[in-house]
Amino acid sequence: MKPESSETTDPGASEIASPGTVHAQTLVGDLGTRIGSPVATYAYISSASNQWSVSCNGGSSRDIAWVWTVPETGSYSFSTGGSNFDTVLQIRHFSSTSSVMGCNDDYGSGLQSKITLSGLVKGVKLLIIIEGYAAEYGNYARLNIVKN
Ligand SMILES: [Ca+2]
Repeated sequence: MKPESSETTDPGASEIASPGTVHAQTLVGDLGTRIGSPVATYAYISSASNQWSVSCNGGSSRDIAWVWTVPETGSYSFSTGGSNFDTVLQIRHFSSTSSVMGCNDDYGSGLQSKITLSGLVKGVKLLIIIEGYAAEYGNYARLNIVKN
């Protein structure tokens, strides 16, 4: 999906300089309150920029992000299973993107990533970031969101 222009400001902003903004190239869509496996896929990571410095092994890789709104209060799991590269997943508060809620590189025995967050409150918007491990980016990213 195309990013909504109202949610992107300065395309040249960096995380350190302006943590409240999201690059147009990075923000690839608003998922609303949808859940699913997958809830979204994205095949143009090779043209993404690097905005976020992910704290759990992502570093300087290209990244993409979706906005997602908690549909009802509860526990949710977010994963990248089905992506065809070594992913790193990070979740932040969309309204305060310097606030990291979770980060994962590898889950289980694979190279994909999974984060479970409990106590998410209905209506809160999250920024779900997928980036590659060690500059990998592959052909497509897949995002799964399930309610627990
Ligand atoms: Ca990984």
